[in-house]
Amino acid sequence: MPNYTLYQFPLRACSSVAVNAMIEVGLEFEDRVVNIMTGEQNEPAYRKVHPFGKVPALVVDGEVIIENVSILLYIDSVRPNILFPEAKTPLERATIHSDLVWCTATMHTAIRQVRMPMRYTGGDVSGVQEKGIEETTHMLNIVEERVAGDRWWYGDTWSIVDVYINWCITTAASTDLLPMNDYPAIRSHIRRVRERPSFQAALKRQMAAKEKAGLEFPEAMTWRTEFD
Ligand SMILES: N[C@@H](CCC(=O)N[C@@H](CS)C(=O)NCC(=O)O)C(=O)O
Repeated sequence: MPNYTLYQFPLRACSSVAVNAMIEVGLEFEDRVVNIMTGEQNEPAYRKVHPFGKVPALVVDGEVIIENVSILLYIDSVRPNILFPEAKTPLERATIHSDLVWCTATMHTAIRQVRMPMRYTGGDVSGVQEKGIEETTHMLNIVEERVAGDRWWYGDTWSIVDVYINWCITTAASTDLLPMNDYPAIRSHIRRVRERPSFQAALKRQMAAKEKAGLEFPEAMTWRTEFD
């Protein structure tokens, strides 16, 4: 088995999806915390790993994979048919890829506008945040309908797409700017995603990584992770 090192910011960043995926399929890896609160992602040492200064990055025997989606697809090619339902046709495979790209390119971007509007403007953040809320609300409505009746994103089968969506939604909801009470199916989905043993193990592992790195989250990073 190759040697894996996963660069991540525990508990609060989208790298938690990659942590969950590695644990779900049973790949051993070393944790490396990058403190994105203090700007470590922009230091030359980390820019050598990830030229754009983001987490996650997965190093495989010295070779780097960046971008969450590429990391998840890599994990799926090493341990197939665990993170996603088996794709039996090129079209089914394309649908899974498109769902993943939707999470990273559309959902993550919109929730970033809600949570970190200052990253999009040097001026008044309210317009950016308003647009982010509008876009996120549209996505919440889509997800609410899709997971109603205790469905997973792919029906009867859990997938890492559920975890990715859960991360996006809990991140956006942590601002208290979204009326989460209006989304009972999503609240139930969040609970179901969190119950999975790999999610719990990923949580524990990230808590340990946070402690070992001596990270303290500021007040603004105290999240509501439960909605009932
Ligand atoms: N498209 C990238 C986005 C990664 C990303 O934005 N990561 C955030 C944490 S959720 C980060 O590293 N932020 C640090 C920064 O932007 O300075 C991916 O999916 O891997």
